[in-house]
Amino acid sequence: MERNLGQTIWQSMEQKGYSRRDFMQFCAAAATVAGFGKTGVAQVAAAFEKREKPAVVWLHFQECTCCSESFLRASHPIVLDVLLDVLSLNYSETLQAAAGFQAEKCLSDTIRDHKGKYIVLVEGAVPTGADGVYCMIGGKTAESILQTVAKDAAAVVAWGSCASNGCVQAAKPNPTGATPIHKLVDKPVINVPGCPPIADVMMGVVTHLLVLGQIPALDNQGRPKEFYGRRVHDTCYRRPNYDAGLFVESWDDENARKGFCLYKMGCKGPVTYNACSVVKWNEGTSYPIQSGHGCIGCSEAGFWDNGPLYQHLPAVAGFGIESTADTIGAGVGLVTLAGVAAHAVVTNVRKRSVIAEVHAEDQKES
Ligand code: FSX
Ligand code: SF4
Ligand code: F3S
Repeated sequence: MERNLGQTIWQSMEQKGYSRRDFMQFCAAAATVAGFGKTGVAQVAAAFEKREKPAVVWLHFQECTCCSESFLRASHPIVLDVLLDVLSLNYSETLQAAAGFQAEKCLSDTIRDHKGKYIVLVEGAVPTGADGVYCMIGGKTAESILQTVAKDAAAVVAWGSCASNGCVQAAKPNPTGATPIHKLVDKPVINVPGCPPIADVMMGVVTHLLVLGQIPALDNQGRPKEFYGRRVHDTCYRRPNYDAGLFVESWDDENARKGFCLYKMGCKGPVTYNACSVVKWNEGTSYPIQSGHGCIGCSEAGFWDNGPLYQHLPAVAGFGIESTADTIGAGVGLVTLAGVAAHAVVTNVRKRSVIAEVHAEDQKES
């Protein structure tokens, strides 16, 4: 599995047959996904010309493997191709060709030979109940594997809501004692939640680590602020309907056909921090709300236990568009919001009538 370690990222691309032009395109795409913008291209190129390919260990515990699936469907094929190569994926139960003792040797060799330099990407929660018997690989518990691998890692990334906060297997009554990895390792963990996380966000986080060689700025839930600094609601294209008090009242009503706001159908966008409404999914094609379903808050801790998915949020008072997870606090969610006094959803009568007219016009034309 180990591929030409010691090479820089550019050298590795060149050896693979990529041209200098491809390299610069890759750097531009990488700068975009990492949020560095156009001015960051030179910075990315400089880093990839000098920086050695880091060794990476990708662990799988209690999960559905959709985080890997998501990553492999990133919207920049060249970025994905290069990153998979750049990452020098020394150990990945899903992608590696090696099996059995050979696979285990890849893992122990990486830990020994790249002490303090390798990156650990973890998918899945760790079951700590019943001495860890619910998830064992090669006769070792998930917890012992995590502890061993994380100990000498340069950075630890928790992919998805399972690794970041336990997700569905940690939902009450959490029979296996599913535990997020940041509770088990004694070093900072970059949480990249979402069930699964957005491919371009995953690539952005990896690119950030590769280019800057440091952990990105995190919010108080350990999520990179760059991607989790805003609520889905803040940039939702249905937001004008919310502000105007125009809501879908049932899944098959006329308002649903018109694309009104899904707040009353249980949309958790107002309390969910993720980049879905900006980055979107499948090469920027769509996201849950655009497909007609409310956000279920899949990037928030404990979202399975945060009340019924189709029951609308209690009042969302005082959240301005400028709010961030930090200013609101870690506990935001249904539980916190339940205590907030009833708040009438902003009903701007003028806006409402203007939007209703636009919808009526649209209907006439169609
Ligand atoms: Fe979890 Fe990854 Fe949900 Fe799946 O594997 S975040 S179950 S969609 O994707 O860990
Ligand atoms: Fe969009 Fe949901 Fe907010 Fe409505 S409540 S604007 S559908 S995020
Ligand atoms: Fe998840 Fe909501 Fe995005 S359900 S995928 S955070 S729109």
